[in-house]
Amino acid sequence: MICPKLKAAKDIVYSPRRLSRPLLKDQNGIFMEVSWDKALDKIAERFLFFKNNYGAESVCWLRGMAADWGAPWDYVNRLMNAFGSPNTIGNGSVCHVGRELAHTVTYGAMTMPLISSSRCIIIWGKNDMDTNPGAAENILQARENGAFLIVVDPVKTFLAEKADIWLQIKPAHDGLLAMAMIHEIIAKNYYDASFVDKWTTGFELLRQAAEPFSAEKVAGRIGLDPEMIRKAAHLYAKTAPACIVDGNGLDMQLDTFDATRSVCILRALTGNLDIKGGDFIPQPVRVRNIQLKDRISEEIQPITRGYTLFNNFHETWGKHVQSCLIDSILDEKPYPIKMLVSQAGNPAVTMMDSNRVEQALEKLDYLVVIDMFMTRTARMADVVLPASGCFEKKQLNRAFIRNSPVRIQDSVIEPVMESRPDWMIIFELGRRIGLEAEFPWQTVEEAINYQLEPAGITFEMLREHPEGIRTDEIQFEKYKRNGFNTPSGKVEFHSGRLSSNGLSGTPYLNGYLTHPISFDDRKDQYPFVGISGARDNRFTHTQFHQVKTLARKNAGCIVDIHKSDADAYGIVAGDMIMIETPRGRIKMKGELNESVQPGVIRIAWGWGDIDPDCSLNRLTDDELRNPVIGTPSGRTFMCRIRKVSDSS
Ligand SMILES: Nc1nc2c(c(=O)[nH]1)N[C@H]1C(S)=C(S)[C@@H](COP(=O)(O)OP(=O)(O)OC[C@H]3O[C@@H](n4cnc5c(=O)[nH]c(N)nc54)[C@H](O)[C@@H]3O)O[C@H]1N2
Ligand SMILES: Nc1nc2c(c(=O)[nH]1)N[C@H]1C(S)=C(S)[C@@H](COP(=O)(O)OP(=O)(O)OC[C@H]3O[C@@H](n4cnc5c(=O)[nH]c(N)nc54)[C@H](O)[C@@H]3O)O[C@H]1N2
Ligand SMILES: [Mo]
Repeated sequence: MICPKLKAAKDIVYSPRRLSRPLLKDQNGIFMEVSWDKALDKIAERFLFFKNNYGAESVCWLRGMAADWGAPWDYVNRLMNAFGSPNTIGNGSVCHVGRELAHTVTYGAMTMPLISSSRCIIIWGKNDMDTNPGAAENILQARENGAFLIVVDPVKTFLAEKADIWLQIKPAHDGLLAMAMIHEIIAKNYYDASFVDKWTTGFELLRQAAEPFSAEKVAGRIGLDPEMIRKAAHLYAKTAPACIVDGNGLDMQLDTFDATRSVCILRALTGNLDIKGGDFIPQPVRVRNIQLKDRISEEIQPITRGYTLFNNFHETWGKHVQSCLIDSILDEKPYPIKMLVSQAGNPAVTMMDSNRVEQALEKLDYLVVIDMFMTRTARMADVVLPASGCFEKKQLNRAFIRNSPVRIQDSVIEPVMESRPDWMIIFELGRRIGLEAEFPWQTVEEAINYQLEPAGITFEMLREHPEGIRTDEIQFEKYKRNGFNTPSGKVEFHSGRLSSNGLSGTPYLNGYLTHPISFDDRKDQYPFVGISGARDNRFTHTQFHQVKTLARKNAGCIVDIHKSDADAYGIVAGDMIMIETPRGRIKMKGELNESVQPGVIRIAWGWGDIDPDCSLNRLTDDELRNPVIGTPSGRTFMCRIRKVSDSS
């Protein structure tokens, strides 16, 4: 399965819209091309200015997904920590890292589903066919080899269609389903009693927590037949080995943390942890931590200070509650951020409640954007630096922080025009703000060799082994020797780390959320559940929509509506539909579709950069957030629809 983006790689890399030179805004707000020296000197001067006048913490670095698994994350943290600001913020509150915390609290690390050798696979909120075709191929292959497939998704995805059991759950209610499965597995004694006995804590509390959530009691609330829930619980618990693939469908939900934790508990309850065909506890490669976290004194709190557990659960994951940045700028709490560097992201479009985000970006004293294209965020900047894309640079693939093997992403061409790789921009900026000692490296190879030294791996070795290098043989049931990497050394159905932070130690022990969906309290005016999706295999978020060969005249910028709802509203395919929430409104073409449930609409994601009228985050809320990981509900919200014009 070749990704269309790869087929269009040449059009992306050599796009006439690529940024070619650094741009600096003049007094009239017009971008002027300048040399790299001039742009970097200006930025360095601003770093020092804000540090001297407001403290280093008034400067923040926000990182988007485009460099996500690349080592520039470590370099930026190093730069900011050595500079004295704890405010390096990623987007993990809405993507992946929040789930990683839920796994880690439960059994010490985020597991990896071993699909190929599994007999029963649950896909929980993941749509690999469009988002990770290689993984979809694995699942199809396992299916051909006889593995059962259960899909939990409110939408009939490609894999849902192929599943033995498709649980078309009401969006944002995954926690209830997982608890109902836990209830059933405990009640029917389907669980792995010897594993639970020896290797878990808090089983009695879990039993109590699950008590109110029998399949009968939960089914109506989540739009499923109780018998289907029982069947799924039986099939999963009684087929060994089994694994669960959890995805971004669980992220961006007010309930992400407890919902993911209850899914994690299912893995442990059924004895599927760290076995072949189950959910593997990774064996990360031990490399040097180059982030220099100890340079930040305890007295300087990060703007994400309300999320201590999330800030500190991993030695190099760092901080991720990006919404705190907006609070800090607009409400000046806990203190104001004055200067922002936005690298490899397009927050004006991709962060929730974009009206508020835009206000915040406007209010900043100084905004630097590092990107390949002139995005909506870049247009608001004081200075824009042209970044080289992934084919034009060498970087260490940071996936090794989760699992071996360690790999490099090698360059295949030189940087296009005057663009520069992110690492070079960071190193040069570091040296200009007085961090010559911390950034002595002239090439990225030197930096990579320094970081990999403890593992005995060098850049040259990695170049000879593009498939990557492992330092340890894969081993199963490692906990039998070392225990789990939790305070008790066991799987924690009840977590003291959570309860001592004032959170529920066992999921839903104190009941279920009153409002799992934003604007849920205004259902009478906003009767539809809006979900954000689908991701289209031609695009990544707001990227590539301007590439003609991919965009095909905005095809795909649509809202999926169930036929029965469309009939009730007099809507036919192709009509222009207004979608509205208390935060804002957008317009998109309607498409009648039976892959969504009645009462649910699915709104195409990622079109906001080329067309603000289609910018989904104009609808989303950023006020209600998950207490543990700070995610707002960007995935699901109540909304209303209205036909604005005919398809003709
Ligand atoms: N083509 C393409 N590929 C991408 C990206 C892209 O933008 N475009 N983005 C990349 C990034 S950063 C990420 S994080 C991944 C994300 O990739 P995935 O993890 O696959 O996530 P999504 O495609 O956002 O959503 C997965 C599924 O969750 C379902 N879902 C929606 N709401 C709920 C719910 O309440 N409960 C459950 N159980 N399911 C729900 C959706 O219907 C969808 O089928 O994709 C990566 N790959
Ligand atoms: N409502 C709603 N909101 C969402 C989502 C959703 O499904 N619904 N998805 C969420 C998720 S999972 C994520 S991960 C975020 C993504 O949020 P962002 O990270 O803001 O998403 P992108 O639009 O992919 O922006 C990446 C930018 O990096 C640039 N870029 C590409 N390669 C490079 C590079 O090598 N170096 C540099 N410096 N720049 C580069 C691209 O041109 C692009 O402008 O959005 C989140 N927001
Ligand atoms: Mo993501």
